[in-house]
Amino acid sequence: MVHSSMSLPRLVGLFLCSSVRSAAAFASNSPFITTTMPFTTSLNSVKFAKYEGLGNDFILVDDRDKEAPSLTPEQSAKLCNRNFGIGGDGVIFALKPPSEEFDFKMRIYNSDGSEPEMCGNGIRCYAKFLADLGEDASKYTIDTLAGPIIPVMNEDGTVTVDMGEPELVASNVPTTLEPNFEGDSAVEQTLECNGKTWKVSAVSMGNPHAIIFVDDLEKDIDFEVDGPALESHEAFPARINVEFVQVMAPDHLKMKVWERGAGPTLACGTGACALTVAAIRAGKIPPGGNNRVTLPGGDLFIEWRESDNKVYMSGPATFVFEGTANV
Ligand code: ZDP
Repeated sequence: MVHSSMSLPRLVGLFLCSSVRSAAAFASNSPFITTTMPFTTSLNSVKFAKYEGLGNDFILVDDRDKEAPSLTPEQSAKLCNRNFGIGGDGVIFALKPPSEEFDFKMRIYNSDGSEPEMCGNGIRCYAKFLADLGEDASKYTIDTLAGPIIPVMNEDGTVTVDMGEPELVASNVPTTLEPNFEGDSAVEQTLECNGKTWKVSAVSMGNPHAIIFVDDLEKDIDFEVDGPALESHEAFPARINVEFVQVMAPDHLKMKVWERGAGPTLACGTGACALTVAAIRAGKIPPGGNNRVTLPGGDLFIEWRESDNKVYMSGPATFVFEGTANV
């Protein structure tokens, strides 16, 4: 509250020190050093930072003092619009940890406003955002709708993430495809869609993935038609992310992704993890390697580790710009 007795110089002083205080909170090498306004949402505007992981791009909002996102799914979808908004494949919220075992919580809305359980490229961007905000740590334990996820900051600026164990039981992915493989899972199971017969493997990394191996990514699929048809096929009650995959070498896979709730994106981290698991189970590549997955936006390295059955994903995350947007 401002008292009338406060002189103008005192008022200016107050403003300056509050802005210096919030700026000082950021990491010394933070890209936000010039920013004085905190990354929060006010009545009709939101302060945000934009990050990308292999061209999979996200709007990051700092809600570390909140338990739930400060924006609605509708507001988030509008912000993701590349003409009427900021543009992005999703909005990610840094939230208060639900309990002491976690450092923070993450929630994400896809560009259509739907809420997925997890995101691979997004959590690397999230970890970079925390570091840039001054939450200086070599790793973070993040609570997500898919459970605890642990990004580790590497010396070279990339991030390696413990993505947890893959879910292989078909009904848990979820899919109504008949299990045809050990562990009640669906591996290259037949599916009719769009007048074509597909061989589909179903894997969940917290979010659902349908993986389809093809001989030639350019010739064997009509991406813009087959992608959305498979995404919304009745065999996938929660809809599904669709990865079309070509095996390039025993440790190298190439993919195109049609994302649930986002359409064609340049990269999908959970998808890269899911397709690596599917490739090993379908006998396309040997188990145990640190596999290169080439996405339209670049390469990720994925390891399904036999010792703990967990999937580890390594890749970049880059700050692009920051700003304030109307909501
Ligand atoms: O599961 C889904 O609805 C995905 N569209 C979520 C986003 C996934 C993401 N692209 C990733 O990298 O895993 C962020």
